[in-house]
Amino acid sequence: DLHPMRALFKIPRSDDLTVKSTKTYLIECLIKDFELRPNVLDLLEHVFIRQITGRAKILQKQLMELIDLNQQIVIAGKHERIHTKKGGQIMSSPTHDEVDDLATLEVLDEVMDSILLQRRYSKDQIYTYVGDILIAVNPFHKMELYGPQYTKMYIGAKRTAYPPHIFAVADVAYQSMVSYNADQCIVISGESGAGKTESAHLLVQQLTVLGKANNRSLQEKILLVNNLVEAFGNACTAINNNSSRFGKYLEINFTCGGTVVGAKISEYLLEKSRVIHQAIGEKNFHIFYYIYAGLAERKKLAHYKLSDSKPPKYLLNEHIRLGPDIVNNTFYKEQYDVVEQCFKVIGFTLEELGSVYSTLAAILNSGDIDFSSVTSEHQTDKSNISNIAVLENAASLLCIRPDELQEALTSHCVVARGETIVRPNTVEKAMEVRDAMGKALYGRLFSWIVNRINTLLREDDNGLNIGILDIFGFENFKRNSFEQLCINIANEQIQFYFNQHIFAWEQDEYVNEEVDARVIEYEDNRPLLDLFLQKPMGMLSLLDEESRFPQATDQTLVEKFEDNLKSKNFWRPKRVDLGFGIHHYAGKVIYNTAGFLSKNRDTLPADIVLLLRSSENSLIRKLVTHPLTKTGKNASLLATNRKRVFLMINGGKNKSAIILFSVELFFSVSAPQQYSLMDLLSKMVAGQPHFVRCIKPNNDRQANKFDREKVLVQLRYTGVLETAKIRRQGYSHRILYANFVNRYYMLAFPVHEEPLGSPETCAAILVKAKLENWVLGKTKVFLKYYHVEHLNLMVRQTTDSIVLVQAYVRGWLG
Ligand code: AD9
Ligand code: MG
Repeated sequence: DLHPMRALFKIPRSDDLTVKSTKTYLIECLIKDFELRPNVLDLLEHVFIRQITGRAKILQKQLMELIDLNQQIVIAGKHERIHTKKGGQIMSSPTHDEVDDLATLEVLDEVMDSILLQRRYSKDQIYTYVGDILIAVNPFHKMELYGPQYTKMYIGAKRTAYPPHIFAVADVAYQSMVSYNADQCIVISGESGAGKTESAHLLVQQLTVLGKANNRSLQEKILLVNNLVEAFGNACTAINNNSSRFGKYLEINFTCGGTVVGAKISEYLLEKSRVIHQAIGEKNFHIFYYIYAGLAERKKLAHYKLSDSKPPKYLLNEHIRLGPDIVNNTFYKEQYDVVEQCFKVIGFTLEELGSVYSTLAAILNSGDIDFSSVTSEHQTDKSNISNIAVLENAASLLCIRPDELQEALTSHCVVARGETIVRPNTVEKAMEVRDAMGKALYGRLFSWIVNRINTLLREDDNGLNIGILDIFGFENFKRNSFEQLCINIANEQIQFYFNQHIFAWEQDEYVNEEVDARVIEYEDNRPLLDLFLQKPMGMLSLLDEESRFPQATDQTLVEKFEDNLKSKNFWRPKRVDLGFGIHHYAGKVIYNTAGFLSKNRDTLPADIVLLLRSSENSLIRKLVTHPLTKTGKNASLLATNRKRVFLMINGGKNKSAIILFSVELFFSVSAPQQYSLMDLLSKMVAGQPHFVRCIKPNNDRQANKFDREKVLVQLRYTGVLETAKIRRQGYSHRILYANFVNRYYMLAFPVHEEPLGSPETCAAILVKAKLENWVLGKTKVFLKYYHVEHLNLMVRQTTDSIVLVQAYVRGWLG
């Protein structure tokens, strides 16, 4: 009877293995780690042999033969890496040339780190560990590192067995999720162009394999989600041709046994202003170029009221004359097919697809509406549409009446003393309304697509999940505006979150648990968070306050900042009128407040909202009817005002990690965003995080070019040296006694015993596992990251072995 064993080892469905009960499997399993051999035998002794007699004796003999064989293979050098037992710890032996974990270096030094990274980089070893954190240096060329053989190699592998790899991070997250029955999150950081989005893709790729998506189509769909949302949310910037212009948190849902069942995506702070304006050398969101070229190829431009000889203005950044190149661009045409395929595979209907294209085409058409100023005797500064045909095109795509669109653009209603009065818009105002409509439609279309994907890929919420956070990276352009400020504040918060996890909470625990450990100094960016987010005198509060004054200007705003922000990280540069400087954790940035107020106000006139609600196209109606989704979660809002929501999340006992994000509020439509953000942040704080730090080796996006100074700066501001120190000296894992015993007792005790969750039991397990340098606190065992890796591997291989032996015997017994 195999049930007791399955229950005993919490073995998930093992049918798969039972069927494949072959000798090869058993051999593979046993040669995985010869150090576990005694343990496998112990378990056989206790569980297996006692329950089955006769045949088992033959089996045992066979096993011994296999183990001998195993030993021969190992001796023959199957394991490339040499394992030394240094003081009982099992560690890789770092020779100077072959250090792949900065935390194992004898001397910790930043310059040494950068030299080492450079040496590795020159050998195409782009990944390096700092303890349990992965550093990924952007190779800027295609690497042969992600094929099926690598996928397989890193599944369930011991960390030191193979070179550092992004797949290993996926594996650790996955194994931790299954082992601890707990959600995980992977936080990817790094400046713009450092490789976050590519890393996120690779993680999803590996996780879907690990999760054995039981139907291929689900796996395919999840992989396509990234492509789809990135077509809408990424764009070419001066730094990165595929720059993320929104923050993305992709959660992959699993059953408790670890099978992929669905996915969910949360977005925040899409840079909508890009729809109407792009900086020098930059482009609009990818999707616009894709559909323009793709529809031209299919001779469908006319259907969407677009002309192939005259590309829409929103696509024609005044600084790059892309004009005729867009329709002929083969890459864009191919991408159009890719996007359409993504939509279809994920499950969007053809009708929905048509509506998405119409909305995009309507935005492009509306951008071409021109206004002229009319001055009459009675009225000055009135505006008129100068190209009615274009307005009619936009109206027809939006399924609204053209005369009403004209009215909504060129006039506005005011209610005074109970009476509604219609006032004309100046040309400037009319253009503002037109652009506001374009931005709002695009932002809402993006949210709708995300929500629709979530509906199509959602499973029940009861399982486990692994989230991957990939936001826009830190940016510093020649000219930096409101968008860069928002992006850099978000990065500041990610850095804060990293610091909390790696340094602050760990060191707090030493004190609480009376464990003696050396304190590591690190650069705390808390003062910067205060500078931005404090109330009522933080920068964002001041900005909101100023946005409420109709007379305020971008000049009065910067003066307000200067008068109120007292911080060494803020200054006013001389000779830059609207400029102010911020010393971010990642470097100094000069911002220009031109446009800050209007971007922050981001208002869409009620006239436009009402008009769009009358659309005959149900998608357009949906976009302006709220809420987009029904979410009933309780967000602990500290305070809200018209535009921002400040969120506070409690992270762990007595420690309130204040992670504040500003969310755009747009009427009440952004309520779902607010909640998704809340979900995201609470998950980040609650789930076990894993960190990937992307490093950009040069500013020219060139392969094989390693600018050591540039890398050194990044190592400094990300605190890599301090991380290496704390990983070497500190205890990154603190586990309650009872939890520890429950999980690992089988490594030292007969499986049918239930030893006490006491410090003594913990010590016995650790001694049996031949580990040293752990510490017992008041209520917890303090472990180093490699201890946990080793213990988990032992458990995994032990249970794997049992499953396989069991399968083997089943085959034997017929
Ligand atoms: V931003 O903050 O969204 O502007 P990311 O996301 O950090 O930025 P991204 O992943 O888009 O950067 O990487 C930039 C470019 O580097 C990619 O378009 C690839 O051309 C290149 N890259 C990054 N990682 C890899 C890799 N592992 N292999 C090959 C890579 N090329
Ligand atoms: Mg990106």
